[in-house]
Amino acid sequence: MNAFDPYTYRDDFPILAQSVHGKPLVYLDNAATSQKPLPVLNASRDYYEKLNSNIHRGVHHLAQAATAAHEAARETIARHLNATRPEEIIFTSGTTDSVNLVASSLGRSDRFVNGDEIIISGLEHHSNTVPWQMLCERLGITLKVIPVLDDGTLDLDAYQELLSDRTKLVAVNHVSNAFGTVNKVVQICSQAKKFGALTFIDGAQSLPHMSIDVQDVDCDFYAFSGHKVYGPTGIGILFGKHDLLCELPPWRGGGEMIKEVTFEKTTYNDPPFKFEAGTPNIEGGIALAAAIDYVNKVGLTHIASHESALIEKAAAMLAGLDEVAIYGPPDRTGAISFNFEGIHHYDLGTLLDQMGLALRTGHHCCQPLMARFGVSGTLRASFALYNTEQEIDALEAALKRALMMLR
Ligand code: 7TS
Repeated sequence: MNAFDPYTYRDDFPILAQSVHGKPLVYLDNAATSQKPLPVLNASRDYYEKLNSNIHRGVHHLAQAATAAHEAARETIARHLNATRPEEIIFTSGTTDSVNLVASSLGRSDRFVNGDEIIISGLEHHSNTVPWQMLCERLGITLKVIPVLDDGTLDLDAYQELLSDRTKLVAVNHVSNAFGTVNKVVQICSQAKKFGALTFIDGAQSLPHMSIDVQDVDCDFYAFSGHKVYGPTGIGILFGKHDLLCELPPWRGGGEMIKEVTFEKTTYNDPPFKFEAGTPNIEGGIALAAAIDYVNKVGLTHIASHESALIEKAAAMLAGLDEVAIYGPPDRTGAISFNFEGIHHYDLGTLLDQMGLALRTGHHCCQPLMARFGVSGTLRASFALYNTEQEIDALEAALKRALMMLR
């Protein structure tokens, strides 16, 4: 295959050593959440053992040490995304929270008037759909959707047609969690800009698999979740261009986001603090930075080529099975989705679980996409740096056995 050896890293992930239903665990549900390596687990533990204190509000030693670690984590993430400054990085609780932050803040701004439009795509997760739909309902503006072609890619000719002076925002994912489709975000953003529209990229499924340069993408916002990139749950990131973050109103009120409070009037802090009301997930931010350091140490280029070799092997294996439907384009990233004629994805997923394999079944929080392909759901295998060729062989053997039982 290639020089990268996943076995070098598997011992870093203690959870992988366990058995499930008496069989070795084969974890292929990484698009839902990835497992955590020791440096991340240690960073969480170290924080509570050595640093725990509230940040930005104490003169004492621990408060200052915790603040320094929290802000160093922000710098690590800013560097990783190639943001122009750490103030462009807002800590949120995850991608969903990041989308809601932007939708809510934009909703309070004066950027929308009657007749305006927001464009999303037919490949979106519900978390990059519903907040925009709620905003449209609240403001009386219109949601437009870029259609999905039969190969699971976006119809970019149709996108060009949808764009107009009424378009105020385009929000799409970088990589589809359901099909692994990689969207042409550079092109999508540059076309949107020609009409003066803002751009929001949901990077929940791209961050674990490729290096991201927000200046190259040239989007206004980029969001991701810590837990899908080997970090903890409950922490996520919103990158926003600094000028825009200065201009936009806050979405939640509370401590930290203020400059001065009187009962008559409150003035707001500068970004990023304006958008970070209350005590944040301090340990989560620090452990997320440890996860980013880990990924960079292993090397995203190695991770990407290893995972794409695994996906190609999985695709070839699946194509060799009878009456299979495989969704999405061949150059998919992170995940592969499939169904077998006459067999419910849930039944197959349940049998695979009995054999120790963890795959996701269902609509993957993409009901409109499932409707577009006329299915209630799919079976999805999704990959991380620690998955192996042997695990694809195990998937093949398990699928053959399960299909025999179900047919
Ligand atoms: N956007 C995409 C593209 C996603 O894949 C997900 C989660 C989200 C947003 C929401 O992320 P959260 O961390 O805020 O929940 N996707 C999945 C999945 O595919 N299976 O479980 C969660």
